[in-house]
Amino acid sequence: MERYFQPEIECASREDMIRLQSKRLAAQVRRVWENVPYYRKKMEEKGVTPDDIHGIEDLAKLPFLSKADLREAYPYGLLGKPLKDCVRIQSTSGTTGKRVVAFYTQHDIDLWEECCARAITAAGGTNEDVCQVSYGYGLFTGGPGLNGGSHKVGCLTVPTSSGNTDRQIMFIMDLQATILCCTPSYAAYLGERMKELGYTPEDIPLKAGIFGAEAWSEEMRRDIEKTLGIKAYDIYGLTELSGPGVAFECSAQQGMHINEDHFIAEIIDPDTGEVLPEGAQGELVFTAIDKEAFPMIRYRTRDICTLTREKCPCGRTHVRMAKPKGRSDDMLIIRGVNVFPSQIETVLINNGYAANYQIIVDRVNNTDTLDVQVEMTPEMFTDNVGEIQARQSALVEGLKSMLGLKAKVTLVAPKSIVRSEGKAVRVIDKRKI
Ligand code: DLL
Repeated sequence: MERYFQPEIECASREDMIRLQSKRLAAQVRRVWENVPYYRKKMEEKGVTPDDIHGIEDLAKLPFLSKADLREAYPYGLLGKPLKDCVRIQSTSGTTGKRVVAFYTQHDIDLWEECCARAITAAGGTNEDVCQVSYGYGLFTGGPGLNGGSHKVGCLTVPTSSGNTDRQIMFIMDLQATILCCTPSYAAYLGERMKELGYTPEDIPLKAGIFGAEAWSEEMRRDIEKTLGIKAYDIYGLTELSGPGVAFECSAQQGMHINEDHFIAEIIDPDTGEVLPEGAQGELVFTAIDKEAFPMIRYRTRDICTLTREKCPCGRTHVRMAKPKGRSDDMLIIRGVNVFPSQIETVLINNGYAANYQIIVDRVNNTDTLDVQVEMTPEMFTDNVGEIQARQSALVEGLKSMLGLKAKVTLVAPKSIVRSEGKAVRVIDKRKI
């Protein structure tokens, strides 16, 4: 049995990591200055040159990059290498505005797959595992990233891509898959369907799941773990930085280790841009220090979370990020109150519901309305109006104490909310502001 574990990097001392990051950062900034006129202009506007950047202590001198910059420089304006050296693009599944198109050299692909291989290893994967990759393949990074990682670990890779749920289940059972990679909402759906088909957690050969690409709550994790009889690991990443594997969970399941030899993380105040101290909640910003084709420097992710350097029982020393609460763009402002869909999810699951829900926001007579439509589970399904009303009131109370806001709750029949094979669509905002 072989494990793809790199203790010299993943368990490096803080001093060694700072030295490595500093060296890579200084070289990266110089390369970008020389090759990316768009970012060079930003640096000039801020009055900073590569000579000012000696190490990570100088990071905050550099200008931020945002999604707006990506849009402005689309498609080739942020390339750090000539096209002849680029071998791939991937693109986001975003539905609004211009798509993000990210570029990769072969070096970038190797680096990305290495990150995914670390994630699979941290979830217990070895070359003896059968790893089913049910993230979408194609422009989305989920499938290609974990596919590459699975190869590096030496797993038998089953590239089912997303969709065709009964075929997914057939492969899991027939090939005795031990690791499943997909979005948490799709994992929940697979679990639901397997239960319907009569499989118990003991029948299911899976032992671990690597789930990410969308916000999901601890409660949802426990639910999936129970139905599939597995340990569920979180994985984080974004197209702009390569894809999945920027950070991943280890067996401690207490936050995701950021691959610090490739990415420097900062938390900033999203309003002022000021760097916040360790432990503070804010917007996550990443600098890719050795990516070539798409060298993002101080890229604002809009994801809201916290970082910790507390010692991790797994022995890895890389900084950990908490589960992102969702993107700052996902945050709803309802009657002046900030609401993250993940908070609503927590209340639902704590009250015995599965994560099948939709949040409908509207504005009636100049007042925001919040309607949470929740599916009853088959066990709780009833036509007894009194019982349904009591259930609804309990959820209204639970949401009120979590959000400080009165929501309307509508319980709907099992299976009436559409299931997702990729990222779930949780929010429908009908307000025209
Ligand atoms: O979702 C990459 C990915 C694929 C990650 C497979 C994990 C697994 P994008 O489509 O560019 O890339 O979307 C990136 O998704 O900024 C977060 O808002 C969100 N996101 C990704 N992973 C998580 C996670 C892929 N584990 C955006 N928890 C990011 C919460 C996540 N949100």
